[in-house]
Amino acid sequence: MRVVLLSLTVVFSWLAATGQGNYVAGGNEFVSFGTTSLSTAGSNGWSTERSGTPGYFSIYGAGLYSNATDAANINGYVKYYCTTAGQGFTFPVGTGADIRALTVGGTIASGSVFATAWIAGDPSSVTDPTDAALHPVNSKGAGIAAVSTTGQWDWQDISSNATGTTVSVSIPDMSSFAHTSFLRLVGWNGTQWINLSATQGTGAANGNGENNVLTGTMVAGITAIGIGKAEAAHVVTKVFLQGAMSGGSMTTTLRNLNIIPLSQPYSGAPWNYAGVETVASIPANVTDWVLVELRDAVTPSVVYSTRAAFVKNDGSVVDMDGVSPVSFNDTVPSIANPLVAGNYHIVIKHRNHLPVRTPAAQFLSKSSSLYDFTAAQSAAYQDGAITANAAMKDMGGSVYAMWAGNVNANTTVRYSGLANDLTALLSVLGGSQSTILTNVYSNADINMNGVVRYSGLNNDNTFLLSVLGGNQAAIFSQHQ
Ligand SMILES: [Ca+2]
Ligand SMILES: [Ca+2]
Ligand SMILES: [Ca+2]
Ligand SMILES: [Ca+2]
Repeated sequence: MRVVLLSLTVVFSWLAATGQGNYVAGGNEFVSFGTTSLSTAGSNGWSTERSGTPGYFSIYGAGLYSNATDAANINGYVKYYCTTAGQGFTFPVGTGADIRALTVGGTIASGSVFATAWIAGDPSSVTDPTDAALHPVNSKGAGIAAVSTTGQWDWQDISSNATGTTVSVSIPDMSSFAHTSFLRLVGWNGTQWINLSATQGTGAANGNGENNVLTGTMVAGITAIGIGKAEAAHVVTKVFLQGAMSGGSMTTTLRNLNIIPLSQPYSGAPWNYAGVETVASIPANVTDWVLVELRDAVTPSVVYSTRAAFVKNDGSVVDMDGVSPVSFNDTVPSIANPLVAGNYHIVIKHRNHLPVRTPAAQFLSKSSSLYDFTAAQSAAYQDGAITANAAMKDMGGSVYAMWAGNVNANTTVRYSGLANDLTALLSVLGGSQSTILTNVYSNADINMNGVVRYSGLNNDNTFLLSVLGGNQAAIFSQHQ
């Protein structure tokens, strides 16, 4: 390669003499040591050969380009010679009409030589010139759900020491591609697009709009940089509700009576869940609606996101189609806070049962394994400060269920005293012990048979007392 070291004055005079505008032909390189204003290009703009042997506008040491804009950027390749460790640099690359700047920095090593160009178009069908290869967007590494077809940055680690260098790119409008928290910088490693951003966390991008910044850390062997989307967290779990238990599974009486609401029932206090989950009909074998919360892996009192879901008679908790894992993807219409794959605590709530949560955070991705609350008491977090009750009801036969009887949806099940559930049951009946409400979807229907009654056959009062082992003074508390 012919390297031409010239001052800018000489470059400009040469350019003028050639009559080609600010263009660097293939195999050529123009190196600047100072500040170059891109606003001085005139009508011909700034461009280089874009082939397997490109031309380069190059900066050595502390030089830089100023006044880069959508109208003034380098349509082609820019190279940077780093002469001082930690000396960052912004490559003002783009199409000539749209800047897609790339910045290196962080632990960048002295002696690093990097070059890049913005290559608009689908990497699956637009060749990376210096790789002379396509980089199909459906070849994705761990944790990456999708790669944008908007374009890529050809990345040349000429000095082979880019590992650890921070790379930030100015992205096109990605609002229809991914939620901000899902954006990931990805690099082509010769085989697939791998994640370069932090695996956990949501801070890779500061937005998903035009010229927001997406950041990652370079690894060895990357020959192109793209815009990726992280996998979402999905929940695959099983819980049982004590009030609906019948043998080793749950009843579907409420569904059979056609009284389960078609929209999620947790919009009111104390849940105040604003999700818009709605179905045209209740899927087969559904027992009731539940709420699924994902919480911080270290501080489980911190709730990140909530979904309404169905629990079926075999305990499986499913999304609106009655089959799929509960998705926290940004494509879910009802979701306020989509969540990328990662480690979370799972909490399951039900409108008249005590909630349960995981004792340890679980890794949740698009291929989460089953977390089964029904198979062991230890599957639910046990609060050692609560001695009156374990976190779940032992149904016998190694089957465990969420405690029933929480008519007033607070944190305890109790038959007497402050804020007790028997009073709440009577309140639903207008204070009348002889009133019977039939075909109702009510939190006072403790045994989930579609009937609310205080006395007589299969009444909810007796069921409440049985939950407490017949002890009218017992107070059972949620373990959270
Ligand atoms: Ca632009
Ligand atoms: Ca390349
Ligand atoms: Ca209660
Ligand atoms: Ca009942």
